[in-house]
Amino acid sequence: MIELFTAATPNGWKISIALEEMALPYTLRPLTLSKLEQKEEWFLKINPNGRIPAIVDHDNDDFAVFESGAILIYLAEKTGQLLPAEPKARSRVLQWLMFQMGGVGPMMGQANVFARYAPEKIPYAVERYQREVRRLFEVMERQLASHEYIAGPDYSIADIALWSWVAGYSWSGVRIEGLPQLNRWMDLIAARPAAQRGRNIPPPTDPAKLAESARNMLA
Ligand SMILES: N[C@@H](CCC(=O)N[C@@H](CS)C(=O)NCC(=O)O)C(=O)O
Repeated sequence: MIELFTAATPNGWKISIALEEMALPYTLRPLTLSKLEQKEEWFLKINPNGRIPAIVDHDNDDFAVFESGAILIYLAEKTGQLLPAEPKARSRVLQWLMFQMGGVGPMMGQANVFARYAPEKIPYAVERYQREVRRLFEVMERQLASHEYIAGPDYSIADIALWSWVAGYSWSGVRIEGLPQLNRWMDLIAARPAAQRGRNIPPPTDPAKLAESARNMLA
């Protein structure tokens, strides 16, 4: 059985959505980020980076995996789902997964920090990250104009990784007006029962607690 160490955040949702989609049984280990449980010594043995998500696969010698992108690839390879075997199709999925891991995630994360949590408002930083997120959304818009899902005709781990972040656009203060394809794609994934279930695992943290935990981590 897989053990999932997570919290109600976009990087955590990627994995609960994927596990639900793949119908893999798992046990849930929610960590309280505001109590800095993710920095405790026992957890650093599972994820040396001290962040969620991480998994331990008890059916594979208690193998631990950290970094949400690496976890998605591990689960896709374990189940043979949501990542094609054909080399070009597989590469396309991995390209968009890396686009999420290196672009959308970090930029939306910084937009959230400067727009929501920073103790002083720095308009340059807020605008820089929000503008970059909007630019990345426009890249997706162009791709989605000729592809049903982000990496081609089939739903993949790249869609899961991107949707988990992009669906939180309003929390980042980024507008999605004028992006009809992005809106279409968001609705398409939001309609999937596994995405709906996974997005609520663990149950949502109230926004005040989320802000408090972000401030603790930034302190
Ligand atoms: N690149 C990492 C990022 C993980 C990450 O930033 N997780 C956040 C929650 S979304 C976290 O654990 N924050 C707590 C902290 O920084 O202490 C991944 O994709 O897994």
